[in-house]
Amino acid sequence: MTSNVELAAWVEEVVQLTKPEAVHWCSGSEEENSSLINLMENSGDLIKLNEETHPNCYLHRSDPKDVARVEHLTFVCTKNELDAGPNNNWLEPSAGHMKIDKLFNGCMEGRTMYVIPYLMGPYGSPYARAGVEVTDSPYVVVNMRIMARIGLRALEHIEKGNGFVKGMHSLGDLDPDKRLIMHFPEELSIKSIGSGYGGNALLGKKCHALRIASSQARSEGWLAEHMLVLGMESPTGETKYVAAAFPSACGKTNLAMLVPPKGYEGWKIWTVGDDIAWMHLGPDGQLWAINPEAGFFGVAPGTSLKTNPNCMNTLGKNAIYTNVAVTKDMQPWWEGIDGDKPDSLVDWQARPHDLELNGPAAHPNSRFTVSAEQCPSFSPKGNSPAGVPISAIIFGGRRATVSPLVYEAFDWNHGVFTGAAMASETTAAAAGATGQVRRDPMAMKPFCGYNFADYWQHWLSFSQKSNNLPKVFHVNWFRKNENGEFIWPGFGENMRVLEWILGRCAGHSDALETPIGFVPRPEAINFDGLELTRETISALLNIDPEIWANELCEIETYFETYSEKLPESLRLQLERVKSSFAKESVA
Ligand code: GTP
Ligand code: SPV
Ligand code: MN
Repeated sequence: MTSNVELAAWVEEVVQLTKPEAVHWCSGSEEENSSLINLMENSGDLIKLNEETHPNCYLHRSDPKDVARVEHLTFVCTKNELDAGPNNNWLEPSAGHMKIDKLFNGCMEGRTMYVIPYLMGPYGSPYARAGVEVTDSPYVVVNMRIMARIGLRALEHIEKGNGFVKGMHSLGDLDPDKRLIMHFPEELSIKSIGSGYGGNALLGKKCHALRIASSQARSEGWLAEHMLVLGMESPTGETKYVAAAFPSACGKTNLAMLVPPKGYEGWKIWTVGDDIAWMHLGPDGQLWAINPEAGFFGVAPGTSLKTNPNCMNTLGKNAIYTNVAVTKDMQPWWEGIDGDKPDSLVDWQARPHDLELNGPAAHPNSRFTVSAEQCPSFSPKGNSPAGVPISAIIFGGRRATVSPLVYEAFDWNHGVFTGAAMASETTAAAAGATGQVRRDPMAMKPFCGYNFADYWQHWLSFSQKSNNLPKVFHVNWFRKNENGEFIWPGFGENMRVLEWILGRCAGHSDALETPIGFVPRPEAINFDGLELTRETISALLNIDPEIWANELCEIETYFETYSEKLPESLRLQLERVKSSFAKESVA
């Protein structure tokens, strides 16, 4: 099946352990895809949606206890515990293998094992990396076919002698008590069992492109980040690229596909990626980003023609929907979609929808899987082997209070501090309580494959390697008033903030120096046509010293969990922010 001895031997090893009835090497072809879809239609794993309104679209209902990433069951297994860090669950590698192999033993009996060679990154890119996922889930195969470049070309890449990440996946019996997602960065391997959902099961995505890749990136001098990448074309035809890290379900897909609002005629946003960026220093000292993925695994609820028309126009065909509701005539439906709520809806668990009894019709973490190339705003540089040069890095979180709409870090090291100090309210993208503020440095809390202290040091090291790095910003689209309502309209209107950011990069937007960074003067952002009151604008840009005193205490307490490994530079940044608040209060 392959001329690569290492790959053949590994697949044989997995066969011995999991004992599948058959082994299928995926070519990635159209015919193969159709036959898998057929198989799943027959088994009930996929349900055909309305061909007229949604050609070639399918619904998948996952096990109701398997609807999101499971961070408490996700491990990073390194020889030395300190290498995984307090930000990860840890097991020593041989203990990890032993624990998970027990579950893999015989788990594919009576099933077909699919071998999926895949490439993360554009064909021909020096930055693209290969992997092979073996899985007993045909749903994983058809989703990986959209999300990554799978099949023969990826196999060829491996057979040319390029290394690959080994990913072993099985649905097991979907028992949450027998679910584990393990990473072995020192062996470039992943083992995942007991879940068929998203980031737990599509191993090219979070497991490979973030947890394993971040660890490789550290040793090789690049960055693997939970970031969207977009291009902003101005009316003069010049395009500048920005990368933005927001935690899960905090607005990456939406920002990546932004449609400029009224007043921004002639501007155009180009989508390079919506979730992951791999960034390398170019000879020019700029960071160049590629999107390792080929598709979007996006949050359905809240997506509409009003909030994200590009997305709606992407996902109407050739899409797989997971855990959404359906209308009587088999159209996908979710909370926040356009139009009135239909009278009769079947919810994500195939029950007649009853809000009071069973909650929302679509699961809050219901998703669509769709090819990036179908996106009307897909960047002409989206498949560029060299990637795109990044002018600004934007960090952001979901904070009802504390963080202003936007601010700019003083310099690279202060930007690293700003990213490291990030916090956000938890969302339905991971199992567990939602709406709780937690520290989520660089939006990488669930995804950094090594000790955050080393990760921050790695980020800091770039200031020694280049004097042409992007400027760093922080945004917050989610400020709320005392009634719990968002005070910023968000979505397309975020363009106004992007415009200020671009202006800062070009050296002309106006800003006020504050202890936390440069904050726009109210006149420096174009609020025309938004009908925001003066109070709202000032609330959006306000930095409350009392609230920040508390925030800085929390940052300090968090940093202390990294004890002596915390980079000195971050400690100094924290002290500087604190003392500059203190000076202000005296003045
Ligand atoms: P992951 O795929 O989990 O990494 O999420 P993401 O960061 O791509 O988030 P996404 O863009 O899918 O948005 C998540 C939710 O936040 C959706 O319900 C959106 O409608 C909502 N959202 C996105 N942008 C904004 C915004 O600017 N304002 C408000 N209020 N909500 C937003
Ligand atoms: C996220 O949770 O950040 C996602 C979805 O993008 S998943 O693929 O499940 O990780
Ligand atoms: Mn994500």
